[in-house]
Amino acid sequence: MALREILTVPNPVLKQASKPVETVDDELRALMDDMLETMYAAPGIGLAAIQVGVPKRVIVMDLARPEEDKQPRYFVNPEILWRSDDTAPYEEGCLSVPEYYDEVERPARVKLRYLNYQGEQVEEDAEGLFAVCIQHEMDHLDGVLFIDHLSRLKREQAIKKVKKQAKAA
Ligand code: K1U
Ligand code: ZN
Repeated sequence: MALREILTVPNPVLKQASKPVETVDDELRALMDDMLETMYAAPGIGLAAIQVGVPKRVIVMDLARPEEDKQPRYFVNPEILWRSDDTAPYEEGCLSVPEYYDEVERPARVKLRYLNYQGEQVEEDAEGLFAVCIQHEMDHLDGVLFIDHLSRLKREQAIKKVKKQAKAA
């Protein structure tokens, strides 16, 4: 397993739409293993492949609390089959927009279909942080960042802040 570099705004690669995966094979599992290690090291609770520069529709996630055992999860070619009409706000963050947090309103519950680490098809309902995180990560697969849900002023402030941090590093 290897740590990969996480791309940050305004890298144009993050605006790219990712392509569906054709086969869940050992090469894809190696990518997912690297992504999970990179996400834990960051640290974060989710990561989309495009954030490490790979335009494939792949997401890893672990929503376990620090005192709990790890609960790694893998989503290949995820689709949202249903969204609730009711929405919920959440103060989101993003490893590609480091140290910037803001509130985003999204459907409170979604029904998902995806392929797991073994390539098996799974259908699952998501709510709470799971629903927030999967929608945030699925936005990445379409080249959308959580700051794209904010006003233009806030988005520009966030990008300016990240650029300033990168210059200082
Ligand atoms: O960059 C990403 O997409 C990952 C992002 C996921 C996310 C967080 C919050 C709401 C929606 C999606 C993060 O993991 S940001 C870091 C973070 O939330 C966190 C870091 C350490 C401990 C707990 C949370
Ligand atoms: Zn993100």
